[in-house]
Amino acid sequence: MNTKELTAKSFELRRVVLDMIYRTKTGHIGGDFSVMDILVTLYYRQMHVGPELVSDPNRDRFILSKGHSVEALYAVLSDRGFFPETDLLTYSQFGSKYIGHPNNKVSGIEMNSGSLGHGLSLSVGMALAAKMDGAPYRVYTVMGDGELAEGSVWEGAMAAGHYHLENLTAFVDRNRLQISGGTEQVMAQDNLDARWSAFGWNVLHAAGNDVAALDAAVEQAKACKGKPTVILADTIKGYGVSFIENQAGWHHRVPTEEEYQKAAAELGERMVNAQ
Ligand SMILES: Cc1ncc(C[n+]2csc(CCOP(=O)(O)OP(=O)(O)O)c2C)c(N)n1
Ligand SMILES: [Mg+2]
Repeated sequence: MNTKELTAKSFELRRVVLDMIYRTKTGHIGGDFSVMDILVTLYYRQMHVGPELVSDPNRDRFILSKGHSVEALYAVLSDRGFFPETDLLTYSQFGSKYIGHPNNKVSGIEMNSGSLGHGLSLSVGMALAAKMDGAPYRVYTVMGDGELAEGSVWEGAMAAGHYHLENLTAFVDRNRLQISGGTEQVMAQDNLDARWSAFGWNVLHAAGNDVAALDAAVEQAKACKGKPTVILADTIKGYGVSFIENQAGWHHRVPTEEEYQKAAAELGERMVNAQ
């Protein structure tokens, strides 16, 4: 897929997310829309993954550490053929495995997540295992910027630097909002370059809702030797729908019918304009 097609895909899949959340009246729409371009870049361009590879020991590993954005991941996995699209109709229904946070009963999901702060350490373990085994796979994870307030993130960062895990790439979805307001008010994060560098990481910046910029950053990460890479991805929470963008309240809000119609129309327009 070229850049235009990937961008269009990101809006198409945001629409899938919107429908899931509107239908069931639950979900984390702001974080889903924020992270979608990172997921699309990884799953359609960069990662060695696919439904035929779920048991392949050399598949790349992905962990959605900010697990509340699972609706975005479900939309991508379904579109990539990991499970039928009709499974999405069971999202958040009693008895369904498609629950509100990632779990590894779902095809393509490596690890349960949702309790923030654990994905990086698990990714470190997987990347270290690959190095010890001489295996070629790479490990990717996405954290929220609010998530960085969890102390366990920095234990993982320390270990990744110590073990020189060049096969590990972490993204920070830097949308400047968390559940209850701005990250700078709740727990300031503005010296991220210095922090990650101090832990021995290669630090990159990318426009986080731009698939071409994200793709280029991942290429740079792959070329870096002797250090793990963090990509500080400048995103907009709620990206793609004007009235959802940049509003802390849309972390977990469900659209009314009127809002749903408006959001669907905007996403449709963005999709057409991207092509
Ligand atoms: C350990 C833990 N504490 C609290 C929560 C509740 N919680 C869910 S999402 C969230 C905010 C996350 O903000 P951020 O990481 O910035 O995510 P994004 O903005 O991408 O949605 C919080 C506090 C949680 N899931 N896990
Ligand atoms: Mg955030």
